[in-house]
Amino acid sequence: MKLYIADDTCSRAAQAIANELNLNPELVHFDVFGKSMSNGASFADVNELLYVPALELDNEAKDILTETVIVTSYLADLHPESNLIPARGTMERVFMDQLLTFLATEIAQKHIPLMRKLMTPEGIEFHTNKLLTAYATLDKRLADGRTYLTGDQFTVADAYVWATLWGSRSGVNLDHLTNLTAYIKRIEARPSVQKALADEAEIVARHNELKTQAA
Ligand SMILES: N[C@@H](CCC(=O)N[C@@H](CS)C(=O)NCC(=O)O)C(=O)O
Repeated sequence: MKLYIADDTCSRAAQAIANELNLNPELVHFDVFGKSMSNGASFADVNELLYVPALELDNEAKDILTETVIVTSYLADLHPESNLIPARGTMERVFMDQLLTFLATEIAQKHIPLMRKLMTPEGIEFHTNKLLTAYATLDKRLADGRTYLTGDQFTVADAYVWATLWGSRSGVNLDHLTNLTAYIKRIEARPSVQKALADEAEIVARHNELKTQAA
């Protein structure tokens, strides 16, 4: 499998889940601003919208999966014994899919226009308030002392929250949400997320070297 990633983006969720499962996909880095790829190919041929993560499968058709929710859920579903996602057809799965959709639409996609400084003052206020309310609901879930969002089991939802912690870039301060900040520290201690950061740093450095050589 080939996993297309970019630095400090939602593709970290896919990396963390792949690492939880010891899958070792080949990583390809996409430079979101410069538009080049670490393997020299064109990312537009992988995903016309130029969004990571994208996962190229090893099947005959070399199918490409996009959308963070789908990529992470697909990987987790490959290994039900990992308990990274509840089984399809259960109410637990419905609640998980609800949470993942919430994270995609109310957190990840609310950060992006703020980070890219694309908004009017009214838009900034609207998105900031939506984000603060969305994160407060996560903080409330964690108030009963559970380790992760749905209980004591790390899941794809936790990987997604960790991968979209962009408050410092979008100007949304979450320090007052103490359950959330303690939870983030627990996620950061996981070897799978530490490996994701190390692998990302390595491929970004390699890609930067290639860009320097080509200049
Ligand atoms: N709908 C996609 C959106 C993914 C997305 O927004 N990816 C960002 C990084 S988190 C990206 O690749 N941006 C590159 C760009 O805008 O050119 C998903 O949920 O996975």
